[in-house]
Amino acid sequence: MSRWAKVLEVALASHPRTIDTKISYGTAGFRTKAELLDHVMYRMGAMAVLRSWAKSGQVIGVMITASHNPECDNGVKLVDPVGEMLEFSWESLATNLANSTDREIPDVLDSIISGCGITEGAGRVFVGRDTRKTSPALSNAVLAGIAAAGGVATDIGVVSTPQLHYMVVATNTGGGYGEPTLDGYYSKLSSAFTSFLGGIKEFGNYSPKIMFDGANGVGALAMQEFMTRLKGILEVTAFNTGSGELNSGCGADFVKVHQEAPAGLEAVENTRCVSVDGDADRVIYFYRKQGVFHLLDGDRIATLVAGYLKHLLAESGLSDKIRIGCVQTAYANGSSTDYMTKSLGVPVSCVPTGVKFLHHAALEFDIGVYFEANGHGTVVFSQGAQKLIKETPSAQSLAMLMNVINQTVGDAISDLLLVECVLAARGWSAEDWFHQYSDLPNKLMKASVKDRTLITTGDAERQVLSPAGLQERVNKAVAEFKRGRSFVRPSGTEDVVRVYAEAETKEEADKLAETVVKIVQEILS
Ligand code: NG1
Ligand code: ZN
Repeated sequence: MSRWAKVLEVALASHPRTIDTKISYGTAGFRTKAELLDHVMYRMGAMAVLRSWAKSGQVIGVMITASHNPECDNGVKLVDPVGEMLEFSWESLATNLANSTDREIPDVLDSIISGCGITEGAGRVFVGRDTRKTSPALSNAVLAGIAAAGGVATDIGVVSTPQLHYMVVATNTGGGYGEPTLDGYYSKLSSAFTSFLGGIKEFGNYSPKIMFDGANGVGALAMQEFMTRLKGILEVTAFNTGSGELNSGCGADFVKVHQEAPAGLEAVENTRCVSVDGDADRVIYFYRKQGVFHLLDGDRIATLVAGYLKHLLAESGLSDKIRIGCVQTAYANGSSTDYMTKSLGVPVSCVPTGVKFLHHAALEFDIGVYFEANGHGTVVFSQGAQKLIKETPSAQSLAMLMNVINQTVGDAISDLLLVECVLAARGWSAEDWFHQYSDLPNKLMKASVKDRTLITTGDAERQVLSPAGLQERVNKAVAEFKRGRSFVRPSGTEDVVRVYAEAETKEEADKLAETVVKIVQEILS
């Protein structure tokens, strides 16, 4: 009898594949309409067990969420033992397993085992889920897959994506990264924040008061806990805490895309406001003054944080020993890249979209700051830098700030606390922060085409490689605009081609984006 008899039996009886639409493990795992995902979840449970075997029994994470997508969508992503996204070479294995027939499952699992040279051992998997109505059933499917494959599942319940990453890393480091409980997570971040703020004598223009938009998701629940722990230190007024629809008219993606305040915060003036997304791994700041909306996105967070870390390195005499750098994608505003490199003197590298690419590139620096423009990012410190910072008496502020940061993955609330620390230390209001540089006007659009996969790109997605002729036409359009820049890439999470454009004025940026959308549609129709 095949070692996978149980996996097949449960698949056929309880989690059969009833649809034959192809699904791919994309930028952020599998993501589609929730009703298409039951069999995918079951199979990913089984695959997580194999991944754990391949990693000598270390814990693997499985997160059920579709992040900023609408409530009707759902998704699943796997977390590797050191908190990173699933290793690239396993993405195609996941795609293969998700798309096979039920009866093919044993063969596909066997081929993973032989192809990767895996020896069976302990298979430990942590499963977390967001607040979507479809998440509990999908989580049960994952748990069933883990059990059928002979693994040991721990159901962490409703958590943010970064909380699950924290749990995986804290467990795999035997508590070295922090106590492996949710209480450990809250304690680590809130006590580091409290100590850092406690050390600041003068707040200047900074006021420890924010309005928080929880996107009606798990970020609101996490913030509730922080509000209790940070009482009297940071005053938080929370909106969109769960009674409304997830990500609908609120949340970080809504604010970034629409460039307007979310539900409940439309009329708030002169106050720092913060939005997180549906699984609380993205964060966006904004404020309104005299009716005018001002956005402080991931690029702004990266420049704020990198500039301050560089200042702390200089202050502690570590500038020569610790190299700081920043990683962005092509979506970063051109002004932020200029400001980072020319004004702050921090080198920038550009990588393709998706935090896994940013995270890897950030590890090349001793301190790597990485953020996508949409607010997804964090700061990573090399082991050597961490040791040196902890051992240097003049670097105590830096050591404290390091503990506010969830280095395992972008974490909206940890990033929020980090931003608050930097603003407080600088004595800046949101307006002071905003006026550090001016963004180039820009426009992000979607082009619907028959088959977006016909587009391939190179040079960190800044150049189209195929179909032939497309890049030449984009270049020609760009040349018509002063300070023009535009690029085209197929989305990894939606069935669209994304078009980004920048130019000297808003009208020109809009016009350039619209022109490029037309070019894409003409060539791909
Ligand atoms: P796609 O759909 O591949 O553009 C989007 C975001 C990414 C990333 C992923 C995962 C933009 C332009 N793209 O990817 O940055 O966050 O979703 O959530 O914001
Ligand atoms: Zn997210």
